Amino acid sequence: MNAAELFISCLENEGVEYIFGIPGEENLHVMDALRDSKIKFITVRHEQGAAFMADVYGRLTGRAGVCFATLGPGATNLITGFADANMDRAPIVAIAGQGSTTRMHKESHQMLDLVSLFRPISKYSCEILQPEIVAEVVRKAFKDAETEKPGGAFISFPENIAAETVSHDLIPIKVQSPVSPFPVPSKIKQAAELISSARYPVIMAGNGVIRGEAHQALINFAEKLNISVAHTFMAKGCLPFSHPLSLGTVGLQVKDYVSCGFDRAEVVICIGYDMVEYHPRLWNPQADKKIIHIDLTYAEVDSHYQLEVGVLGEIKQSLQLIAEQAQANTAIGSGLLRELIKAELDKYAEDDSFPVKPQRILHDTRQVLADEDILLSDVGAHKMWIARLYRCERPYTCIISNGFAAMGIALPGAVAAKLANPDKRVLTITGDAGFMMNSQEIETALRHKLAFVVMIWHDKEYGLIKWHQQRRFGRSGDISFNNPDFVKYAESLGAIGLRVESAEDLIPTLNHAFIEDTVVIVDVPVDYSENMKLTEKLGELVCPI
Ligand SMILES: Cc1ncc(C[n+]2csc(CCOP(=O)(O)OP(=O)(O)O)c2C)c(N)n1
Repeated sequence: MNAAELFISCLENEGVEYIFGIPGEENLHVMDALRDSKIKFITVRHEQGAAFMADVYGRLTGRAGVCFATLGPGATNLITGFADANMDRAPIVAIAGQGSTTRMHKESHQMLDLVSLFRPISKYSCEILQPEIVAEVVRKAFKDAETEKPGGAFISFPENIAAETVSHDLIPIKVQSPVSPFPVPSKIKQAAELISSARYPVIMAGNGVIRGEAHQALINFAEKLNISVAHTFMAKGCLPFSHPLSLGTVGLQVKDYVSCGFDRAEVVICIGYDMVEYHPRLWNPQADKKIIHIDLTYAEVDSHYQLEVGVLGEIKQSLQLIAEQAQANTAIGSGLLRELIKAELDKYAEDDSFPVKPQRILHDTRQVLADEDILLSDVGAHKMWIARLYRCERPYTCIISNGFAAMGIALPGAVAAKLANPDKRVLTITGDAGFMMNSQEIETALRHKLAFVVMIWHDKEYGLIKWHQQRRFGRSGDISFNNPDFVKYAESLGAIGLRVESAEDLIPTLNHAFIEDTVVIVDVPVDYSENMKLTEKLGELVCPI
């Protein structure tokens, strides 16, 4: 057995199903060892696509997605998708080939210090310099990547080490799931007392709730104590939108109906909340709110996030224990805020103007997708609309990158979503710019016979940047570009391309797209004049009492 074969048996031991990547000269031994493995290699068209696939696989399964590249340029191409997973707390393991250890001490073809390159964007970054450490490095990489808060682990595997013969008694290390700490009773009591005495508490749920499988515990907690729940973009689905206590999504970075709930609240119960998504300065500008932090990990230090109580431990357990001790709150009225949000959602349902308004697109999309189907958003103005207006009923059904927020995630993400959930329908919504960043992965999807729909919001501009330019400076520039004919582009790759020509076209076109058993691109001209109208409307917003 050589070290590469041992390495692959360690990946099998971790339950790896797929490796997304592009091989190179320096990882020939690893690729050869894969020939005898049940792990499936998904050959992609750009390493960034591989990293985004691993990122989304990690988000949806809780197990590290694995991406793979050669040394130098292959490894640097992984960086954006890998950093995205790391900051969005998705478990990911990246593996790169490396030149031989006999040429590491000098300038050498394609050689970069990859361990240093990945260190600032990972939880663990390591080079396998001895065949004897293969099993330890792999176990540590997966353990670090998958343990709260999850993130990235990077392994550099020099080609000469991979080829070395190893002794047969070297075997993978047993995988043990981590045991979450039990919350401290005095903290539970303190949190319960604060909630019981609060005049107007509100819950801010973050994506830690979904990762911790604590969504049902959150619903029980909110219902028992009668407290309204707002959640961040990445926590969509932690409480069904249709739930009477749901306030919807916060995080637009400006005042919104939901933020009215925060204006009023004097106690904010942050559950699995992650400030990389939505800075506390935005909902606690005076730093005067009493904060209860409920999470598996310590709170980040921030002058606008000073804790009254920190409850550390398994989220499900903490919620259950606090709910047992706290008194139900009777003073809250979230009904009015909910009605405002719902009224806005419904107002555009019949709007038949063209190009199609974002509100109408999302209304119609929700009619077509079932509750369990998966929507992946790319990054741009469309993401803001999806976060605000897409009614999400279940966890893991609306995937948004909102920590690192890298454009280009959603199309490769659909490849991973479909591999992880072959029985669910998968829709990607992307801007035209984000689409073009990784559209080559349509070929990867077709080669692997995956079927999903990609909806492009077509405006020939970097829409979100134009929106910010207009908002900040009242004018915009250098944000326009031309696009290919997306229908022909899809066809040239062997996919199906459809174009929406009127607002009424949208539902039938989407229904048609989902019947096809292949990749379907749906080109939707979007009316982004709504962006500034929303800004103006929210700018004038006076919170209802
Ligand atoms: C990789 C990357 N580059 C740049 C940005 C900054 N950025 C955020 S949104 C955006 C515009 C996106 O345009 P498009 O994909 O067309 O979507 P739209 O905003 O029009 O909906 C840009 C440039 C980013 N987040 N990620």
